Amino acid sequence: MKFNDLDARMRVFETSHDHCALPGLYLVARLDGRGFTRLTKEVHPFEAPFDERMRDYMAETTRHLLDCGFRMVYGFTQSDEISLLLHPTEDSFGRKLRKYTSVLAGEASAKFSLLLGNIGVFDCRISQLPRRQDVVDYFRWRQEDAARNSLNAHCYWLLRKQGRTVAEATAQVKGQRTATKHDLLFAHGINYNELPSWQKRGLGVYWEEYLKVGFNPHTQELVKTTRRRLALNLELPLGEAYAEFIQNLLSAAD
Ligand SMILES: Nc1nc2c(ncn2[C@@H]2O[C@H](COP(=O)(O)OP(=O)(O)OP(=O)(O)O)[C@@H](O)[C@H]2O)c(=O)[nH]1
Ligand SMILES: [Mg+2]
Repeated sequence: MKFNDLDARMRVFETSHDHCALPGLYLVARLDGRGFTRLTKEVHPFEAPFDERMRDYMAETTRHLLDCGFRMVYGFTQSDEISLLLHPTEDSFGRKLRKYTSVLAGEASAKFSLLLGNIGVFDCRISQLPRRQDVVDYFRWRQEDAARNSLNAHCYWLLRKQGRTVAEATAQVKGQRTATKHDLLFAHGINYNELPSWQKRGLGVYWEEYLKVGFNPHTQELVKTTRRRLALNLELPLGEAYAEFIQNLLSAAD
């Protein structure tokens, strides 16, 4: 068989299920660390439940993803996951989803591994959201998930550090009311409300504009130019204020 015929025959198997996102849909990619329970407990014993090194590696990986060749509006990270809002007009690779998921998972895995000095792998999935409100709800959902996980993790690790087994600590935390969990922590000197915001609400990365003042040697004048840089927010707003914060990012991207 001639190469051109073989190429055409085989290419079909590779591409016939390619899916392209419709224009106008908002795309949010979520990356999640693969087997990070083992990675953070056995391979690299990090502080539990929260380690600042892990926070910084995730923040740096998120920054990298916002600046790796796609138009991105917002990145949010908590625990071992990262959510990315692509710019609504992003149209690279003809909006082929397999390209976005594979390239983003590759970029995240490579960056995180370099920071960690060991292999750390991420998977990636994409939500295709039809309305702005869905984007706002998506990010509120992940922030709410961060809050729940963080409360559970603090309770779980308190019990583990007191000598409970994995099964005992898991069983004790499961099904408890939120107020009971707060009380459990409080009784052992941890005021949940005073824990660092990034542990409870996650952290955000987005582009911000700033004014740069330079000197033009030809005209001998000061010149002001607008540049953009990535901002890291460790004190994200909560609830309705967070919804407004996401709305503002969407409006700025219009
Ligand atoms: N010790 C420690 N663990 C962390 C930290 N941040 C995230 N993790 C752990 O990362 C894991 C993330 O949970 P999952 O994504 O559900 O678990 P996973 O093992 O990655 O499983 P898959 O995602 O299904 O591959 C949990 O076990 C968290 O405790 C941290 O700062 N310190
Ligand atoms: Mg994971």
